[in-house]
Amino acid sequence: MDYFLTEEQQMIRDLARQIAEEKVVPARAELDEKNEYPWEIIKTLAQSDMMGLFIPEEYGGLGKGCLELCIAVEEISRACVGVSTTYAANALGTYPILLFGTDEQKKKYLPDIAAGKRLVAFGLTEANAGSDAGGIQTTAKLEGNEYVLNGTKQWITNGGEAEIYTIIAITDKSKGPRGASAFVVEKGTPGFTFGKKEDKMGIRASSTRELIFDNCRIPKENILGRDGMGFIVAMKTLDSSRTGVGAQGLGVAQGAFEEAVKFARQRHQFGHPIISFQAVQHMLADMAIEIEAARSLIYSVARYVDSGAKDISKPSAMAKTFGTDLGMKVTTNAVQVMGGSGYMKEYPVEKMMRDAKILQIYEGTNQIQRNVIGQEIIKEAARKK
Ligand code: COS
Repeated sequence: MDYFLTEEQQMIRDLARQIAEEKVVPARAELDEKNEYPWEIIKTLAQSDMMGLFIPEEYGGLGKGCLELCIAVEEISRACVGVSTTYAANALGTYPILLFGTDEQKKKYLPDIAAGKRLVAFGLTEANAGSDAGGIQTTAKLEGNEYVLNGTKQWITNGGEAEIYTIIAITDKSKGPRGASAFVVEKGTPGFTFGKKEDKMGIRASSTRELIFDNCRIPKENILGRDGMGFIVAMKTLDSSRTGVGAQGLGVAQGAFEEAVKFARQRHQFGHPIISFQAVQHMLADMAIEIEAARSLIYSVARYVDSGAKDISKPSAMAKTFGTDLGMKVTTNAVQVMGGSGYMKEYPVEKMMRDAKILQIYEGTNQIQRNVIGQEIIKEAARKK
């Protein structure tokens, strides 16, 4: 299939593929086993200008959009979703600054982020506020020229490794979600520490930590957008990033499919390579059909996002749901095609299957995505009436 990528987009794909094959594939099993953060790979991505892909040129980035980011994320995910999670979460954490930061805030933070000198993390989730993002309890109280933060964020990707944190906290409890605000908090600020590092089923190359705020004082100027806009900042950020999560599902599906094809050609049973059996061919055919369907949807949604369209909640939720459900399905079926070998750590598909699971969960479970899509369907139907 030809997706009519520009020459520049093809170059980005080729570069991301080269880094994935030369740096990520040889390292992924060890990073997974040791639960180790992929600093060497991040350095390579930074040297190749890939960390600033989506950041405007005036702030030191390459000035590309959602499609280019999806292409890069897809290629890295084809090799390792743990690594692509660290990469994509950096974009997730940066969106609040990109979408709501003042020019001054952008000048202060974006050049270092674009250069890969400082990583970013997004802090919304808490122990009692996962799907119910409006239920956060971390507070930010204005005292003179400072906000004082108290509370704990949970399961934060890039936690501990990132230098810059975009945090959603409650500034006015009485207003519910409308009483939340967004802030930049820098690592090293007194009162800001990290809790335990999680031991996860998959994406073990990424770090997932608690962020603990104990009377953490930050300058008043660190607010992103206006006081009370925090829930909107969070939702717009997630709207912008979810297509990329779909691309992670697409990438891991592509990687697992290629492994299954390679194995099915080599493995012989009943005197024939197993790829000669229709039962196996049909499984591979279904994978191929759905991978192209996902790529078509994800690239179309990314192009729609890049067009500047405002109503991206529904399409980005669709891209996330379709791409990540596919990632789980294809990795599971790749293990099935490879049978006992697929289940062993000697082959990469068992890790791909473990990694794929989180994609249906993070940045809004796929059940929440269906709620978002359902709500939009209701609104559209009401408008037509
Ligand atoms: N863009 C802009 N505004 C939005 C929005 C969006 N995508 N989604 C909701 N809002 C606004 C609503 O319009 C509403 O504003 P008003 O109070 O002015 O009417 C406000 O935000 C609250 O919206 P709603 O009542 O729909 O919120 P709910 O508490 O019902 O929750 C969901 C909405 C479930 C969609 C939200 O909580 C969610 O996305 N949860 C998943 C969170 C998530 O992705 N977590 C992963 C953490 S980051 S890795």
